[in-house]
Amino acid sequence: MPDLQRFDARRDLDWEKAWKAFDEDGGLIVESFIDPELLARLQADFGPLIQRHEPGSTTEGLWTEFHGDVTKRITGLPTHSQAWVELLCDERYQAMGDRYLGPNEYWLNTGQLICIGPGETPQMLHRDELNWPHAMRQHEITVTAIFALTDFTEANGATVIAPGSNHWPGALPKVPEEATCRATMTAGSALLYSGKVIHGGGANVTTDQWRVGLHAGFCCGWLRSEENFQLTIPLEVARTLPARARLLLGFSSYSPEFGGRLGLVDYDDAARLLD
Ligand SMILES: O=C(O)CCC(=O)C(=O)O
Repeated sequence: MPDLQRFDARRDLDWEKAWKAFDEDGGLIVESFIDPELLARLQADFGPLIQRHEPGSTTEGLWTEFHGDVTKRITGLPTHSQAWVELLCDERYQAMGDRYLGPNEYWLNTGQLICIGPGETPQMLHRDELNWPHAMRQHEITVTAIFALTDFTEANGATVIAPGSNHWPGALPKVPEEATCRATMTAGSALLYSGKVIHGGGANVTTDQWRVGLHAGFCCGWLRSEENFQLTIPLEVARTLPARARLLLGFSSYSPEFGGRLGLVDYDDAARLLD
């Protein structure tokens, strides 16, 4: 059975080895990525929000199936949690974006809670980069973290992933079950993975457990992001955010290393509107 390589943030984590695993397998697990105090604050901030939210998709067709009937998906998270803004600005998390997309060349694609409930069926397997089929190329255009806010187990819906599928040709090749493994991990750990690796949410066969993940990916700054942050986060909240978070959420303008400037207001940095 294939498996993902595991690293532990509490020990001396050799990030070069971690990125080698990322390149080989398309993903890796960092145990205890989030320190316990921050994890407790994330859980406290999001608990009531999750309670209030109904499972299922508000969209139609294929998306209903993709989103899951017994899954709660919640966006606009900076409005609800200062702790999430702190995690968003974590240098180790940004290092993944810097390395694969280029320093200051990316923004957040989405930051959403994915809560897989009892009885949920497996999500269809996919590659995240298929959001932008015309932009797919040899290099990464999107990289993602799923932060576990509860334990992820085989029974409650730990992500299904096919290690090495980041190297498989074709847009979305068929995946034999024996080529997959489950990203089981304890609360506070993170699955870091490539936009090219084939994966999906797992089935939840428990009768009473919700698997809560914070799914937060970066994409190249020149790509349209999955979540429309300017509409999910009110301006008065954006004004309170640190500069780095504003940039990652599209409330400041973006200047790629080689090229022009994007997201301008009156040909100037949009950040001025918030000052
Ligand atoms: O929740 C998960 O484990 C994966 C979800 C996912 O890949 C997605 O919804 O795009």
